[in-house]
Amino acid sequence: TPAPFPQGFLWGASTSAYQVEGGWNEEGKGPSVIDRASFPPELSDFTVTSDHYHHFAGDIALFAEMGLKTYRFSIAWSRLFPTGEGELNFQGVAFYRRLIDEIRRHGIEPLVTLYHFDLPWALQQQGGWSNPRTVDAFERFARTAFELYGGQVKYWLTINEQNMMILKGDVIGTLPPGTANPQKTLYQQNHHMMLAQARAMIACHEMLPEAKIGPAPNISCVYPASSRPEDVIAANNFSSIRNWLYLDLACFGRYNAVAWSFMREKGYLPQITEEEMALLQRGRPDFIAFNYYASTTVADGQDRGAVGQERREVEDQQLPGIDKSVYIGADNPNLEHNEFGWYIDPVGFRVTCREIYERYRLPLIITENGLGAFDRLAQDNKIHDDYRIRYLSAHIRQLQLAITDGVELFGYCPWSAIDLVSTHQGISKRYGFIYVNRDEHDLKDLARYPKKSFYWYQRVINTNGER
Ligand code: BGP
Repeated sequence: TPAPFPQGFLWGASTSAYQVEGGWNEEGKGPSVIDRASFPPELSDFTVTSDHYHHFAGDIALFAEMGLKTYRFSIAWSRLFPTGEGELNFQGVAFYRRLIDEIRRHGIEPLVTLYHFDLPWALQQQGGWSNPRTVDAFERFARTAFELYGGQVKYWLTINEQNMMILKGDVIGTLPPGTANPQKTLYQQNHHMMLAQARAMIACHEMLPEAKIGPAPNISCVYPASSRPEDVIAANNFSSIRNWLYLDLACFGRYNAVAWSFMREKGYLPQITEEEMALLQRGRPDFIAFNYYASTTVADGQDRGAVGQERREVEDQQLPGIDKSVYIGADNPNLEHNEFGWYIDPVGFRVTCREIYERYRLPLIITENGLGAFDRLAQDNKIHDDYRIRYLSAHIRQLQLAITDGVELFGYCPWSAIDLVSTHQGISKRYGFIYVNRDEHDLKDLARYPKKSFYWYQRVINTNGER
């Protein structure tokens, strides 16, 4: 029989600043890399998004009605520091003060991501994460946030999906277009981000002894396409390069051996010093947060068809940074996928919880999990998102089994609390419990409509996990 969810379990939901706030240039906010990126013209940009910047009080009231125990959001670095360093913008400071006050007033625990893809543009112009100066700027930003909001915020996340920023550097990262030797550049950026993260964790422990801080990578469950040992090695390579490299650096302060030899063979090794490795040893997280959407299946890239039939190679957003010499994407006939080709795999979620916990022995919190879909406002002004309820329900069940397995899990925050603009697929790819009435280009009235999943999740929270 499954163990109950622990008392005080943090049922939550997530957003990120650039995807939900809008107000992209208001009250002194500086531009970020997102504001300077170009997107396909048929999709929404990030200027208004869900206009949470002006609707936050009503939105937080809805989150409270849903029963959220925690709300995960991010601070837009360039709202506090318009150029990423230099002068502090007091209007930006005041915005997050109002937001956090509102969250607290409703008895919700804030869970704050310091950096969610939106590097200040001014830093990017000086080389972004390729420039070690960005590491100093990040530490200062983190220290400022701890000082300003540390009295009210206990849980902090350093960097959202650093692994995806490296693996998809040209899409969501800070790799300038046309960079020579992009992979080597990205692994150097990765190293700098790791140093920035370590410095933020050290600062947090120093300044806020009661607070807790951790990384928030995207972790996928990885399967070999067959029981052929070559495919198992390919899956192993992929896990090390996609998942463990990042958590091993954060938790153990060392480079994962398989990922390291991959980088060495390819000529991607970053420049590192002994002092930096000592710093990585010192900066340790209190917990691990991770985002999980789907599992991935990979095969050996070298001998396709060795089993007698030509393998269908799969293009999958969860399979970034494909290096065909070490792995290729493969179909998993045992799983269904969503409208965007992501394999839906609740059992893989349990596997992932076990793997992370066994490897690092730190408490876990899920900071993203959810189903992107083309929701429609029906005639009755309701959103019948039963498909989302099915997805979330199946994942919560596996989470409960992971807890029963002995995994220390203290919270679950689906993506997303409210509809927002997808990383690169517009507003029409929706994840929220609350519908925002707008289209890609027509902002309509931006009215909020709780979806069917809102009322379903309300009950899950109320009953501490009944579905
Ligand atoms: C994660 C990001 C989120 C969010 C989510 C859904 O990678 O942390 O910011 O966007 O994925 O992805 P998408 O919007 O591409 O569907």
